[in-house]
Amino acid sequence: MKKFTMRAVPLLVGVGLGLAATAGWSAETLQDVMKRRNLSQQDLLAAAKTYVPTGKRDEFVAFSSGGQSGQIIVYGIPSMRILKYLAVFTPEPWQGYGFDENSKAVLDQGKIDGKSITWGDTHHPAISETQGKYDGQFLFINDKANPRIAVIDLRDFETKQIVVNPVFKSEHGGAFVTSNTEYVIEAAQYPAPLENKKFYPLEEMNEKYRGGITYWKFDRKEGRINPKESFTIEAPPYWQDLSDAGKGPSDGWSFTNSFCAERYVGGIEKGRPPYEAGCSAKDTDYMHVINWKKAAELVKAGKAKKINGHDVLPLEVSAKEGVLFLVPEPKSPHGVDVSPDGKYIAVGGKLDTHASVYSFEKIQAAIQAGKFESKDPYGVPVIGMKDALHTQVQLGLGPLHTQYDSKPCVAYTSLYVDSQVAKWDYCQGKVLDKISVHYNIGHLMTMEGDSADPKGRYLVALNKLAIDRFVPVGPLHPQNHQLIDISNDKMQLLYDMPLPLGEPHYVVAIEATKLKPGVRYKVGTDSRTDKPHPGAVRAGEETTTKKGNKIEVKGTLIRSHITPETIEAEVGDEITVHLTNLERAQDETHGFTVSTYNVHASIEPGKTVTVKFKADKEGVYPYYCTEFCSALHLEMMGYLLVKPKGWKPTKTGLASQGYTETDYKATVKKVADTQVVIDSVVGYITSVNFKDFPDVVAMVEDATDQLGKMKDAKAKHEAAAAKKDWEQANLWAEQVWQYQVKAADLGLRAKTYLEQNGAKKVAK
Ligand code: CUK
Ligand code: CUA
Repeated sequence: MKKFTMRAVPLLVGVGLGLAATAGWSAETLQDVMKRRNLSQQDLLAAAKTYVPTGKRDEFVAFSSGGQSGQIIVYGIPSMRILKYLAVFTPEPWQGYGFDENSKAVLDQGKIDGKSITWGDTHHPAISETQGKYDGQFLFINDKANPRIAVIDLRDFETKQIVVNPVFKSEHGGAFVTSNTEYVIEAAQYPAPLENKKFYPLEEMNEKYRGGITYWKFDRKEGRINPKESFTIEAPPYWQDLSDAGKGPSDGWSFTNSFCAERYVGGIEKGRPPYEAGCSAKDTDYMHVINWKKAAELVKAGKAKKINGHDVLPLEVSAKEGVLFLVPEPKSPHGVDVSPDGKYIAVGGKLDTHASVYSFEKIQAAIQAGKFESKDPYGVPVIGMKDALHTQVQLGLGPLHTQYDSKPCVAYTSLYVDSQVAKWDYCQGKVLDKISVHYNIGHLMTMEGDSADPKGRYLVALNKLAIDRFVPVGPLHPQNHQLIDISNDKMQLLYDMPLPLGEPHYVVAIEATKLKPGVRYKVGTDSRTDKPHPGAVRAGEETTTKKGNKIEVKGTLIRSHITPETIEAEVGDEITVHLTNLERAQDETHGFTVSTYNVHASIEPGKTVTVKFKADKEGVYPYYCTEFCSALHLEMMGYLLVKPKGWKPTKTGLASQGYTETDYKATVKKVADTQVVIDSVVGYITSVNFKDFPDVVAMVEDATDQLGKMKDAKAKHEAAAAKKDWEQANLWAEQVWQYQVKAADLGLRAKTYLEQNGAKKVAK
């Protein structure tokens, strides 16, 4: 076996050294380790609660906003091990995102006024829901800076779509989904004229500036937002903030906070008190209570006006038709979080010490009775705070966001100023427990804790400051996500995780078993459109064509060669390369790049990807596979030859290798020896129920594919040998061996898998 895996020899040496080095510690007891590392019983308990042994998996998968990185960070809970970064608004080279044509097409959807925007300020990820419960199918996230929403398909964890908000200049209260993901909610933040590129002076804030809440229609079958069926509710120029959708009894409604209901305009440079003073002067702001179902009907009935080609329901219509209501909220509210049963809405006021719990039933009763305390300056009915409140609970300084437990009536609220998490009972209105975090918490998150079916167990505190928690790495500190055990009455801090990217605002976590991602694509798929890629070809169908100055390559990738291995061009040619990964085996990804042309693609099994560039400089440019995919990965390369115009060859024929008959015979013997081992592996695989294991079936398919190619290479080496062309004979015999090596590698992987997964003998 050793002779098939070339990495086996150094590996065995490495293992030997490892054993020798650790032998001295092997007698150490748990007590010894605790003493040596200065660990307490409490530390050990925390470690036992978070440690996920090698080979085991996490219970929950978290999707964290990557903040200004414009990405999403995926990690496991409770281990807090980072699993992946998802490229969303920002180019990401490993995944080829922004470096191949297919993903560029997605990034290009996010252009605003024709300009590429290659970053995003992501705040709130949201998992698609069915009846208010996470269904694990799709993920959405917003870009606060450049008002946009992205759609990620959780079948392959790839960004499929970016939509640009047609009427906002900034946003914040997205992405939040309605109970059955009918709509993805995106609320504005800083008011501005809704018309695009229209100027009004700040003096006209009250008249011409507007906020709004956009409802993006999600087409689950297509897995895309349908902008044509999406609409916006025009809102007063209060600064809309967070949103949440109703569920259960409140399904059909949504809630959006606002602050700076003062509609203050700053101007510190002109001697005016700054925004921070003018925007928090009054004691209350407004929660927007919206009947989105009714709004959708009114839009359908033609009550919307078109702004920038998009349906906007005018403020007068919403006010008159019972779509929009306002409820006062204490001082600079931030989070608005609907309880799992859909009956309550918890709001934290940044400058208030209370969490305010509003009752949906009371709000409805007031609306039914037409009981309003006033109208705002835009004619929107205002429900009295007392008529809507269920209770207010004094939690501490700077309450922000609330999440729910699996236990009834139990909620957790972040206290920004106190740097604490408060556990409290929102039915009875009392505090149950508090724990300090490090430091200044923004959002917090419990497992599926914003859904109709929270799972309890763990809480993650998303702290704004890390200060002294980690080894210093310069003035820009890592972010700190702290894991807290909430399965008992007292909360227990378990773990600090440095997050080396962005300022993550919010994170959502789903039971790992609810996610069912694929491991390969149907051969020839464009993963960004989920459709067959027009440049896809199968083995043996590869082509290179030239029309005018346009060269189009339809190539393939399979261990360990790229077809074609030479691309010949003239200076100025435009080159398009489509590459299909023919592998079926799990995790056999190939990458592709061409020296100095700033292209890169990640081509997972079955995928087809296009890269495009202009060969604008004469020279020799190697291209190669960028993933270490096999023992002969480094040989997985080719040359792009860019010739000057009118170039004529002066030399023909490649240099000889000088192989002899002896070399050929030795290779043929090597091939025969290898076949014996392959036969034994095949014997084992076919003696068990391998067909019951789809992963093994894929590996066997790939191996059979490799072995199938042997026939042609064998015929070639025998024909060359008959002509005593030992050079060609030996090289083609070596190619037979290459196919064998790859087949054997797959066979051994399949055998190991079967042995580890309890394959059973079958009768022949
Ligand atoms: S926000 Cu950052 S701490 Cu954008 Cu949800 Cu509250
Ligand atoms: Cu394919 Cu390396």
